[in-house]
Amino acid sequence: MKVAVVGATGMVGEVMLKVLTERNFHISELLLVASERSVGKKLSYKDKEHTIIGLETAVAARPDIAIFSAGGDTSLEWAPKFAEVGTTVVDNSSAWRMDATKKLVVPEINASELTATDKIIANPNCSTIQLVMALNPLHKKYKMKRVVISTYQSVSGTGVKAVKQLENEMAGVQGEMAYPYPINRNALPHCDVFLENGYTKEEMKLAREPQKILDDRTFSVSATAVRIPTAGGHSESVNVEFHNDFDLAEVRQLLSDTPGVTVQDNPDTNTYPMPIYAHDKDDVFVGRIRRDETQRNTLNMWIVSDNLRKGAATNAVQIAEYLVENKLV
Ligand code: A2P
Ligand code: 11C
Repeated sequence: MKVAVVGATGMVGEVMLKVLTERNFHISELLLVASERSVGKKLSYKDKEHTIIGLETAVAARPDIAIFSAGGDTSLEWAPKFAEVGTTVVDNSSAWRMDATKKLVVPEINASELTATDKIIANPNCSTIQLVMALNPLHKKYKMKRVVISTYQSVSGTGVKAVKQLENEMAGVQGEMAYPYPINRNALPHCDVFLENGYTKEEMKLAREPQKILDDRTFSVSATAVRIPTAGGHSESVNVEFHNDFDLAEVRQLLSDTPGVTVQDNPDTNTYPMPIYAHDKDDVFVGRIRRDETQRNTLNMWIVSDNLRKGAATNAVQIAEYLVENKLV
């Protein structure tokens, strides 16, 4: 496969290269693509130096697959240009996710929807991916009615500038701000931009993307997204009301049996998911599984995952793997 990584110098791009290496993705030629600012610089992949190229050069090279993580504007402009020359684009931005003509894919859930005619495939938002990984087996069994979620999101979701802001604040150094307020020793109920309805864009991604991935508009999701000073992964407090009653032991079993999900749930030993354990792992970790005692058929749980891996790079590479394995590229 001739593979292009667009946004190779970014936070997600760096993890993409790591994940492609770890999973031994078959690459005959690798094109590392970034903005004009980076063209000519060197990056290494599997101990071999590669020169960063620009988007036009990459399109002219007609890669089989292009994995994009270079922001929505770059995807909107350039994904169609790659598609036109026959490249299949796996796009990690929010640009195409809710486009009715594009698939929004978490491979464990809905990769079977993919066909060879899908030339731009959307990777969901990080906080959505870990949520649906845990909800999917439970929805199939008990049918969800309503989900209420509060997130505790890592600064790495915002990008390099935010990680630097936190590091600077912790070291007592003045520097550029990615957020309107300090993030160290703080919590900002503000992820991505505010919309006219008073929610943030991140909250609306959580409200809409799960319905598309699970192909079911009959349940609703209400979200509050909060940025906290962690770096290893996103955490989520999730309350789910089902149409049907459940058995807690069966819920744990269903989650344990789900590929890509690990249950960490033992109050006796203080065992529960945390970003420091999820960091650098591909699984979605679920714990604090308990019945909501105030409402029928309702469950509380805590979900943690590395937002740069399963939430971004790993999911995108898994989509690319599925395309190759099923001869769709
Ligand atoms: P560059 O490093 O040249 O700016 P992050 O989200 O971590 O900031 O990373 C964004 C990634 O997207 C980087 O690799 C960045 O490249 C790339 N990028 C940003 N804008 C463009 C653009 N207009 N064309 C191509 N790549 C871009
Ligand atoms: C965050 N979820 O943590 C974002 C990062 O729509 O792909 C990814 C933004 C997106 O702020």
